[in-house]
Amino acid sequence: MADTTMHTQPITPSSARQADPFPVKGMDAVVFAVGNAKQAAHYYSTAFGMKRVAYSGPENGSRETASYVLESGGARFVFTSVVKPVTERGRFLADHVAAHGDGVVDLAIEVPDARAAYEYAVAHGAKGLEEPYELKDEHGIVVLAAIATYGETRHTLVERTGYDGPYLPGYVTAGPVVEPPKKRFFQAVDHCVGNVELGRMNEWVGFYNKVMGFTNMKEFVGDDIATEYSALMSKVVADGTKKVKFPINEPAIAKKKSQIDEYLEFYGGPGVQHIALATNDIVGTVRQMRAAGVEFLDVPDSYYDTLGEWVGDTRVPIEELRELKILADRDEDGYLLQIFTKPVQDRPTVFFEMIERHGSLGFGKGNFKALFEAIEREQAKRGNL
Ligand code: TYF
Ligand code: FE
Repeated sequence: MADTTMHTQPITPSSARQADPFPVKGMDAVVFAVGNAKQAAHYYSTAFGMKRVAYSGPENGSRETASYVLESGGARFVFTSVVKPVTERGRFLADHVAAHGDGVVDLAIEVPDARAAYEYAVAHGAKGLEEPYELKDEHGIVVLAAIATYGETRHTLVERTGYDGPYLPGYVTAGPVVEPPKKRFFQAVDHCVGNVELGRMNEWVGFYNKVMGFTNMKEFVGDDIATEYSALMSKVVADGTKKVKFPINEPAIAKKKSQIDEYLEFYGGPGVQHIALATNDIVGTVRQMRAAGVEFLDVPDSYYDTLGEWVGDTRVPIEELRELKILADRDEDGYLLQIFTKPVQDRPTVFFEMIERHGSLGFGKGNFKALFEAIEREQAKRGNL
């Protein structure tokens, strides 16, 4: 019998409930525009343990571009390259690769209602790139819309409720490129970091505050750290559920040329700097990625000589962290283990982070010094310091 008169729990009136102004379900995909998507799909299959699930290209009606969709748990990457530019979209992608090299064109966000999300974003100052539109096939309907963010990067807003195809209408199911590893290397996108021009970090933080209702997380790199050793400033915005986290970096004027300036110079403007991937076995993952030829940043041995004193016990013995050059950090909520690849293309631009969280919601603040010094050693090798 339905009880409509008595409640054992106090009920908050809906008017008093804080409705999320811009609800998100999580990251939908990280979309890369690359010179050779076929080879990128191979690299991310063999070196990142990802599984190809879908394809769109000349063989199935896409004359202009070839796109490979790879997954690892809940993380989805799409690699697109231009076969022959015909439309504005093809020319945009070809120009993007010419200007920026391989890079991220789209941080696509899954939302429950793409029309509402687009309307809210545009009403709060976002530049609309694609008005909401529907794509349909035998698997159902997907609603998409797109807004601009820093540089030439966009956020496609994806509503795929009930859609059961391999990715989007226009894509066909495709098998793995190679037999995927027994245990996946990572299971989700943890955060996506953008580099913006000097003095513009706060503007972009404000953009996410206004346009998506994202709030600032406590972790940031302020003037103090910037002038000491980092040569960058950083703030993090996240949606209400903390599923989507976007740190924003800007260069800072310091003793040495900022790694952010190096990125901006070689990328040709603002863009995505790194994608952090959440793993629950960083040791196994790093061993396999190293075996497959992925290069990680070098951390000096001295880092591990004092690590135990301040980080306390972690799941992984310090000696194993030392062997694999994995960093560790602890805050009031717990600890995390993390490691950074070197740039994954010839330009010193996009790289990846693998992160294993044990309670900590941070970004490795305790490692910033060791990390930034390691990045600067790489910068020096490239002659960009
Ligand atoms: O995402 C973060 O904030 C950390 C630290 O150039 C970091 O991964 C920040 C800036 C940077 C490299 C790593
Ligand atoms: Fe990070």
